[in-house]
Amino acid sequence: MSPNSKRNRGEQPILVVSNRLPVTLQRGTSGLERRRSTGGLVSALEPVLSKQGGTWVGWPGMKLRPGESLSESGDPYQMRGVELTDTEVNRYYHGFSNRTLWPLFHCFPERTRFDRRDWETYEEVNARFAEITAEESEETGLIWVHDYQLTRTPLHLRRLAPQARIAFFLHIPFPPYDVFRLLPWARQILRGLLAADLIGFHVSAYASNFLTCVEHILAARVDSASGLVEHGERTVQVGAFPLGIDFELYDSRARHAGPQPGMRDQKIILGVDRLDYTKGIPERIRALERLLELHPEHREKVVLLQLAVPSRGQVAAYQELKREIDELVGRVNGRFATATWSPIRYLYRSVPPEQLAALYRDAQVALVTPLRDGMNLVAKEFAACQVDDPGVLILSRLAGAAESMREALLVNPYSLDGTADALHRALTMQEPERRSRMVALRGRERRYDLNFWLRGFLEAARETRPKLQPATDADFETWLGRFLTGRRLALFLDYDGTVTPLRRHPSEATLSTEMRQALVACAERRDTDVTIVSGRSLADITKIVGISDLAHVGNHGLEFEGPKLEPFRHPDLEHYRERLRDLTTVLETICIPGSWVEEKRGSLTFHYREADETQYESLAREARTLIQKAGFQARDAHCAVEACPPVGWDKGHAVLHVLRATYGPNWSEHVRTIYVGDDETDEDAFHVLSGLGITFRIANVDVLTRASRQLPNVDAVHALLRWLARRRAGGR
Ligand code: ADQ
Repeated sequence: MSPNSKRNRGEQPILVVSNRLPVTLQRGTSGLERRRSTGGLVSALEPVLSKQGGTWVGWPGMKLRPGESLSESGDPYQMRGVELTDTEVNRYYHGFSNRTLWPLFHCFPERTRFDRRDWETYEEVNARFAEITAEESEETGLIWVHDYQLTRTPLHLRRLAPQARIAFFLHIPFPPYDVFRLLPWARQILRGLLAADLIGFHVSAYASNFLTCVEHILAARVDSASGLVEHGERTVQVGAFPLGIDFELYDSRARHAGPQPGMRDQKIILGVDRLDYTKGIPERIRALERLLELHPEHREKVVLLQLAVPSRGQVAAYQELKREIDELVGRVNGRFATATWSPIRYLYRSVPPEQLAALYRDAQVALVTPLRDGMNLVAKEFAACQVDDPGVLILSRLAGAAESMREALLVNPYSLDGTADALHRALTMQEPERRSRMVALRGRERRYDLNFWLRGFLEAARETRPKLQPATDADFETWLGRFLTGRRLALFLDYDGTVTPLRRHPSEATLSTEMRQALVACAERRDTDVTIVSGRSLADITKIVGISDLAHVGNHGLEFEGPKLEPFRHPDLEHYRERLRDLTTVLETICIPGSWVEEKRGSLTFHYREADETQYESLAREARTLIQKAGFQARDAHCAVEACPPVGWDKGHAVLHVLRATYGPNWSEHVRTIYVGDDETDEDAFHVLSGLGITFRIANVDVLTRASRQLPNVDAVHALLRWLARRRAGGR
């Protein structure tokens, strides 16, 4: 059977990317053996791909030998492996994924390890996942990236396939701002995710945490009500998509599974988990102990059947947990067991789906008490399997599932007495109440099942993207209103790319009438001083702006003049002017059609904007080499390389000099500063002004900036200037 042949009509194949493939490989005596991987993500997605077809990209868990294949004939979808070295498995998977992101995202900062080398490997592996995915992707298809191991993959994919539709789903919680900001790579993780078009979480609380982090850490514009984020000129949709299960499958398994041998005379309290410290297994055992202390009538009448699938055995915290559980089980059993009864049966293994369904069906109580859980599918699977005499679900309030499964007995898993009370209530609950609760739980899970989740997510992923409305006066008021109240304003603006769009040739970059009016209106205010800060020569920038009353800084800060300023020329400027002539001659030797040298009497720019795009990289490389060889500093700009004299003087120094010269050394006490720029050279000014003023980076794509906020384009700068021109009067 060819891959995808089982696909339902009208359903498009999906490209799923996740850390693990749905099968785990092992090399046995009869060759390569495939076992279904256990865990929530596989439980959720395997049925989807089986039905719809497509490709699954992931790590097979081992290295394949030549001639060995991941797929078998008859597979309903294709699999593409991403191979990892032992070091990568250690640092990317056991390290950054499971020792850093997993504990931090589950709000266990004390268990979190921050290691730069783990981060670097995580970044490399995420980039590799993106490369392999890009090879598999079709132009129009959707790429669906999953979970915390791959938060940087959307960004690498976006670079390789700028037009691709990328969606991301996080299966674990997204932590509150106060926890997330502990991560030294918090900005990188957010930027990685924001390269997707749609980011989905299990519940609205996680989506809201994410939006708060984006707003505070990236200073991006966020519309929380509609879940939109402005990221460069793209708008990213963020939302809650609560995962459901294949209800009918579990229901039918439970109806068809045979009876369970043994334990007829005892009520079963069932726990089913991966062995993980987030699942609250020790707390659960202690709660059972408390029940037996408080309510001796349950002794010899109940059994806690705890199933735990081995998980992440290489991580020390998991080894310790295993020891702790072994000891606890021994202690509690030792304390209460009789000749014919032990209160806890503990199975450290995975059980086949049919047996699991029968256990769910026959249990009187499911005790699902994670300390924190993205969703928790066990609670849902239990409800789906309750086809006979209804049992009771006890569910932790700290699981995402608790947001909707409100008919469960909700508990705080840290409260042993609370959980023991809930257990007693569940064990003594009469049939009418049990049935009422279970009917409601089952009805909801049947309606909001896996298919519902899938349809909702895929529809959202394929929809035409809503766009966040351009920034309004209300936005500027929020960001700047209080900052400016009663103060004088020193406003610094870069020119090209900030107050005028970048043009093919610098001579074409003239000010629009509206922008000119807005600038003039700002400059005419008695409480505002405007300075244009440019990489162009002072003569050029003064002429092209042509508005009196403005100050101008040219040559990235090496020269400036203005109404309230002593004209300034950097003392080394003359010396470097001489040497620039030679550099110009050298650079002209590498010019091809569409590239040229602009000499700016102090610095120069090698432009290649109009050259053939395939030549961009080599032109930039050669120019950088020649510039450095001539003893100048080379800096990348938009389709250009700048050569600046290595005099330790940049836009940041110039801005500080202008502020001190105009308002005195204590300028920060009576003047507010705003700086707006789009260029790498503006980052020097953002750096100097950090904490001293508010800075804006104009970026139509995602950039790593030191600015306090980002604005998407020149239109947004125009809106800002208009607001600044009209704002309430400040100090003199
Ligand atoms: P997990 O942390 O793996 O998933 P969970 O949602 O409970 O947690 O899923 C576990 C899955 O493994 C269930 O389908 C369960 O049936 C199965 N399983 C557990 N123990 C088993 C055993 N002994 N034998 C057989 N099967 C067993 C992550 C997040 C969750 C989120 C899911 C899906 O941590 O919060 O619900 O992804 O998004």
